[in-house]
Amino acid sequence: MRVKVGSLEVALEAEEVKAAPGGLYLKGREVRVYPPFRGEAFFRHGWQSWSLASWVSLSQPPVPLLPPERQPQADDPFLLRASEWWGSGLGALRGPEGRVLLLGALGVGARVLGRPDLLLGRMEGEEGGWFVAWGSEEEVFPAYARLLPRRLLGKPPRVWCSWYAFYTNISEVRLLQVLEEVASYPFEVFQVDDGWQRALGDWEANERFPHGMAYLAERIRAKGLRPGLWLAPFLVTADSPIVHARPEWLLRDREGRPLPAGFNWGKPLLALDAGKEEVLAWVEGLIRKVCSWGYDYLKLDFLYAASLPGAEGEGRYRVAMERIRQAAGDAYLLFCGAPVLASLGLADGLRVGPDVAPYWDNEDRSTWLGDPTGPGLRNALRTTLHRLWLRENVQVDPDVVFFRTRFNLLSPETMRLQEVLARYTGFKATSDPPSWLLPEEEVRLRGFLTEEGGVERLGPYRFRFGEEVLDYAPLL
Ligand code: 9PG
Repeated sequence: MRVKVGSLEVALEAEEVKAAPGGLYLKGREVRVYPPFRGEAFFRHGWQSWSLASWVSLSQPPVPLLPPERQPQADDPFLLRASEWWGSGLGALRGPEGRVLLLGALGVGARVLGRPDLLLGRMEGEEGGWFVAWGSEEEVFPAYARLLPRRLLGKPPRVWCSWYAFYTNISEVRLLQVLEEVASYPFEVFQVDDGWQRALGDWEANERFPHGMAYLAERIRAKGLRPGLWLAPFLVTADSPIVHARPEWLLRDREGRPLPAGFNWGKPLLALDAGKEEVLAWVEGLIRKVCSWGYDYLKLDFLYAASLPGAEGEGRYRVAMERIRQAAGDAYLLFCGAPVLASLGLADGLRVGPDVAPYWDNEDRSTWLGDPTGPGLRNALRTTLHRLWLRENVQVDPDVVFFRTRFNLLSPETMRLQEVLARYTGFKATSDPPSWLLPEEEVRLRGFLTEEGGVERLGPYRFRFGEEVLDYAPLL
């Protein structure tokens, strides 16, 4: 049938079409929209926090992401294996005068294929509901976001996070020292990242935390800060004690082989099967335990593991995360490495890009291995910039800002790009220990934490902060 989407006449195939605010609703497990123009650029939306979200050229096919062992932690594996451009949940084509034709799913488990003359939406499992819109980028993405689940309670937090200074080399002694240093700064959360646990799946304090995690939480609270803790609740490795005790809890393929979940910390990763009641009860117990230790800000990481093999697992993922949401009560939940659209309405904060790093880009990984998801400021900025329209649904975490010049290869200009983006989303975090900062860097960190707002978006890639105009386009 031929219909008008705003001022654009398109041909489409769907079971049902009706009016929606700012566009049309479509119904169908598979829907097709044929634009009257040839789209050269496709908005490719990656599956989880770290996956690439960006405009891509349809004249060049996607390149394979290497090594294959990393694919499950980089994106929906289906998207990485496809020879054409697919996106997760939504897709868009750029038409004349920079206007955009967007097709977005209104449920979980969806993928969208982009060709110059077609947007094809397909939903795994669910009865399909879709939104289609035509207009400027500034109109169609927020119009879509307004139809998705939302959870926005209070203001985004100001966080000191241990990861980007010490990585896994943390200890009680080291963190208590930093706690003294940050106490005079207006942080709200002191977040202990990866490195405190005995092993994946063994969420007890290791020998570097001799007084246990409840003790550390108490010391954090005594400084007037909220204790925060990192967990990867569904992630395990073959040598995790929980896997020895409960091999039947592993997520497996149809042939019964454990499903690969990526490669990190020098080991192949595996996942617990979030579709099993015993696993959910165990994860609930874990969440209750860390809350009872005094942590009420949880960074829940590698969450894609609960949804593998990809979009097909999103229904299961949502049920599992609802259980965690219940078990966590009022605790702030920051989702990371998380299927993006399936997390809306449950997460308080959501990482919407890859990790930053104290360098711009790891070219070995981004160029030669075709992997845009690795740590690095360029990768982080690019994907985050293409997901800012989620601000209406969740507190958007662009990852930490660097103020230090110590142990840092970033230029002041690129550090500024990250600072202004964090000021724009309001989610303010750093890993810099104040003792690493020069006096002028301390002043900038204080200003960052105390000043609110002040950033105006001039266009998709241009922002104004005071007298400064920042242009992010050269990094794309
Ligand atoms: C702790 C870290 C930090 C960080 C998280 C997450 O693609 N990768 O190889 C990859 C590895 C680690 C990673 C992200 C991507 O980092 O985003 O903030 O908590 O875990 O291990």
